[in-house]
Amino acid sequence: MVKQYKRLRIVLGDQLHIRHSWFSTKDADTLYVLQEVLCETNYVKHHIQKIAAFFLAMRHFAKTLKAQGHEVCYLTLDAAENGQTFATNIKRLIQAHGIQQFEYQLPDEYRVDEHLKQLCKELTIPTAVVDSEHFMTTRDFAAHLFEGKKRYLLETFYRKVRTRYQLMMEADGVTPLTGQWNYDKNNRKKLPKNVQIPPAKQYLQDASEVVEMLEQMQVATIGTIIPDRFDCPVTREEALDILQHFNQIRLRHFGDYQDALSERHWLHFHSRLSFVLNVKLISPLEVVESSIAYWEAHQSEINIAQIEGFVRQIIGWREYVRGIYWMKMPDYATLNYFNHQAALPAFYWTGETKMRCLQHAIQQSLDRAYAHHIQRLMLTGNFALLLGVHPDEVDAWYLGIYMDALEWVELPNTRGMSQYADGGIVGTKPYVSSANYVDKMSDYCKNCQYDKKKKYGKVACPFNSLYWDFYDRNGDKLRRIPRVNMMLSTWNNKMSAEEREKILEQAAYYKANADHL
Ligand code: FAD
Ligand code: DLZ
Repeated sequence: MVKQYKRLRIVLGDQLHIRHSWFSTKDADTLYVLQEVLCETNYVKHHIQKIAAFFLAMRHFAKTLKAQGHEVCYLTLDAAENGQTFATNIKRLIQAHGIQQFEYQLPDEYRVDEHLKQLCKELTIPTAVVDSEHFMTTRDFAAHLFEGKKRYLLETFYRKVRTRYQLMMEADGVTPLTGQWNYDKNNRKKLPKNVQIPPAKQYLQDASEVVEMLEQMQVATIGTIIPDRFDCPVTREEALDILQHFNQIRLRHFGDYQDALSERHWLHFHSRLSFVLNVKLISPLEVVESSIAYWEAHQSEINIAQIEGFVRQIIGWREYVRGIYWMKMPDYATLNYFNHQAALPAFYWTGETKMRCLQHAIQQSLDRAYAHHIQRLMLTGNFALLLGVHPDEVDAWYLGIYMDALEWVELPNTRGMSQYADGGIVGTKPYVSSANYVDKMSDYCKNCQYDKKKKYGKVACPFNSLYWDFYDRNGDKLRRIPRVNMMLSTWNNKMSAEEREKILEQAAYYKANADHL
């Protein structure tokens, strides 16, 4: 006789939130289900480490729930009874266990939200949806805040959230500590040679079983993994531990070198919290409260610019892009402001390029399923935008390759911030640069086969001619953006016709040979 339950609750792979009110009471009539399904492993080609991290985290979470006395059904990808979509499995479990009510938490991705809404329409039993109790703002917070506004400024959003939660505020409740909201200008330093980068803390896992199962199930993946030495935090204890490591070791220089690029280290002073945050092993509020408390106790060693820069990423950018996502989906996923159509160069999948900066950022992404923000924005993103790659291809790459990639956060960052395909909803200008910026912020150019100073000729850095080509081909669309007018005017009025022609010829050559740069 199959055990009967009254209620079935699905826990999605990015809803591993043990402090959710669902789990505060044990109920023998409630069955929780976690599912490894092909519809999630295959909707985009993921990095093998991303799938391994999700499955290991889900498996640990199921064990924790069981240990706490909850009733749990865990479907592995290779289970004979696995129907390979959330809906198919839910329908089967409802039948098998005589379920009378189905419940889920608000999913973060539009695609999954639609899938579960459709499922509920098809079911004949009552259904209910509850909040995921993770974010600091609701799905529609940004839509309300920006109602009737022409521009959706991060700064407006950030100040609102900081005030609402009284984070780093003066006693009057409305003035930011020290009177200054933002230390952005202090966050743009190049990494000096004499600054030691502390080693990243490792969280070694044995993912052999998962890797073997993915092979058996013929799941196509990107990148590499060392199965028995896979390095990623996948439990709540590890999430809390990496937060402590960040507070104690990396926070002190977080803001200073947030925008720096260097081949000396893969993590610099970044936190590597994005995966554990995005699967909800840890909450944004507990992260910022813990980091602020650490800073308060160590103000003689850590200046305010470091902690403010960090808090802004979490309660500003992270919540803000989610708000924009829910405000603008599903149309947002189809925007292509510049009508870019080029293919993503083959080297994005192999790392085989002579451009030192891209080689390093892509190889690191393939090796670790991680790149920090400026590698994503100003190297791989910048280059794809200069080349005019179709945003669908750029999105698919970002959504697949990074361990932390979930559409609600990936899409506004990639299509919006990095590719300006939304025409300026998220970013105030396209983030493009020539070799000059890369050289200013990094140590790549000195080891590169290309010449950072040259715009044309055999060894000219491709960033240079493609940068001006971007202005040339998009002039009409860029003219209305005050922050880029100066560059447009340099291109049109300060360069000779002969110089412009040589640059455009060089860019045309690079575009035609993009796979072999
Ligand atoms: P840290 O630098 O230590 O920052 C701390 C935390 O702040 C991060 O863990 C993250 O939760 C948050 N954060 C920082 N910047 C952003 C941002 N722009 N948007 C949202 N949250 C932010 N982040 C993802 O979590 N998933 C993605 O799929 C993703 N795709 C991106 C694609 C592009 C093109 C760009 C430019 C950025 C993307 N980001 C994404 C944002 C950012 O790059 C990553 O959050 C960060 O690199 C993760 O590393 P970390 O945890 O060490 O971050
Ligand atoms: C990313 C991912 C992958 C690769 N596999 C699964 C899975 O098999 N089962 C699951 O519940 N979740 C998975 N995830 C995360 C999902 O994409 C995420 O749960 C939804 O997109 C909800 O936002």
